[in-house]
Amino acid sequence: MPANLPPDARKKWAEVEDTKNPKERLQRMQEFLSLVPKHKGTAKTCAQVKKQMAVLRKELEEKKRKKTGKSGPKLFIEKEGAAQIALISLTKAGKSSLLSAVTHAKVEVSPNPYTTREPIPGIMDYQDMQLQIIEAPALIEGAADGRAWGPKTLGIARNADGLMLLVDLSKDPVKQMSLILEEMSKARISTSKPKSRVEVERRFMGAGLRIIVTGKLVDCSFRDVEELLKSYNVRDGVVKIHGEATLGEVEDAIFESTVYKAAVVVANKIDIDGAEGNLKLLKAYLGNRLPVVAVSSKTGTGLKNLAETLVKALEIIRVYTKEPNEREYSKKPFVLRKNSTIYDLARSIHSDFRDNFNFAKVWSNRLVFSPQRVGTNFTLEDGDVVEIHLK
Ligand SMILES: Nc1nc2c(ncn2[C@@H]2O[C@H](COP(=O)(O)OP(=O)(O)OP(=O)(O)O)[C@@H](O)[C@H]2O)c(=O)[nH]1
Ligand SMILES: [Mg+2]
Repeated sequence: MPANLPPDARKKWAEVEDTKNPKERLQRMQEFLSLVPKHKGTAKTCAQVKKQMAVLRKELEEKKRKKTGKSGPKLFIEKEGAAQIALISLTKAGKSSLLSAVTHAKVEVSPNPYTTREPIPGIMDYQDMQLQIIEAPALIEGAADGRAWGPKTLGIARNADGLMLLVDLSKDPVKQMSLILEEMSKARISTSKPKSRVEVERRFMGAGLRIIVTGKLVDCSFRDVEELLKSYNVRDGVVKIHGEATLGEVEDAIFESTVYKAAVVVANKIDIDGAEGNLKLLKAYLGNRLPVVAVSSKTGTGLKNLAETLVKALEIIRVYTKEPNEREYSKKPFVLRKNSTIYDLARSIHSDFRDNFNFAKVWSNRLVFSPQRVGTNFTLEDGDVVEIHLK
C-alpha cells in the first residue's frame, strides 16, 4: 500500500466520503489527519487533504459572505463548446489582445498593468468545433501561496480542460515561463503528460461502482483497485484508468492531488524587434516539453496555427451521431477525450441513454466492415459515426 494508512485512518476517510456537508467534511478531514502517522510516505496524502480543506474553508467563507449580503466575485465560468481553455500570463503579455483577436469577446486592452480583474470568456471557432477561451486575471508571483487574486487565477487554470501559457517576447521569456510553471506546480497543476490518468467521478448513492481500465495496471490487479476504492468508501461512481497506472496513482486520484492540463505556450508580440531572439531562448529553455506557437495579437501572425496546435495538445476526438433509420449524421460532433468509449459518448448525450443502452453501430474507415455492432466498451476514434440503439 503506497501511503500505508492505518485502518482507523482509512475508516475515517470513509466517513469523509460519507458526507457532502462542507462543515462536517472539514471536521472529519481534520480527524483523519490526526490519525495519519507523519512520515515521508504519507506527506503527499496529508498535503492533498490539507489542500482540499483549504478549498472547503474558502467555500464556507464564501457562503457566509453571501448570507451577509456582500457579493463575492465569480470564481468559475460555465463551460461551453468542446473545451475550456484558460489563458494565463503575467500582466501585459497580451491576453486581452489575443482574446479579442481570436474571439468576439469584448475586452479592455491597455498598456497599464492588471487591467483584467475578472475572468472573461470568448469563443474561438476551429473547423466544426468551438473552443472556449477564458482570460484569467494576470498571474502574479506568490499566487499559489494565496497572494491577492492568485488563487482565483489558479482556480480557473485547474478547472479548465487545457491551458494557453502566454509569454511576452518583448521581455525575458525564460523568466516569465519559469515563474508561470513554478506557480502552476506549487498549485499542483502539471503540464507534463503523466504515464497514466485516473479519473474518479463520484455519483449518487446506489449507482454502484464501475471501474474501467483502458490501459494497464502496473503493480496490482483489478481486484486490488476495487478493494482500495472500497476501503475509502468509494462505492458509487465511475473510475477510469488510462495508461500505465500504479495502485499509488489510483490512491492519489482519490485525494484529488495533482491535475494534468494539456498546455500550449503562446509566444506573443513576435512583431516586435528582438522578439525572434527571445523566441529562440524560450524554445531552448522548454526543449520539447511543450509546443510553442509564435504569434502577434497585433498583426495576426501565427494565429492560424494556434487552434490546431491546441486541439492536438488536448487530445480530443470528434464523434458524429446518427439516428437509427436516418441516412445523414449530425453536422455537429460530440467532442470527447481520446480513448473515450461508447459508454462515454452515451453518458455525454443523456443519462437515460446510459441506463437504457442496448447496442451501438459504428461506421469508420478503420473498421474492416462498417457498420460494426459494438457494446459500451468500444473505443472511439476521431471521425467515427455512431448510432445508438436503446432497449
Ligand atoms: N507589439 C505588440 N503589442 C502587443 C501585442 N499584444 C498585446 N500588445 C500590447 O501589450 C499591452 C498589454 O496588452 P493586453 O492585451 O491588455 O495585456 P493583458 O495580458 O490582457 O494585460 P492585463 O489584463 O492588464 O494583465 C497593450 O499595450 C497591447 O497593445 C502584440 O502582439 N504586439
Ligand atoms: Mg487583460
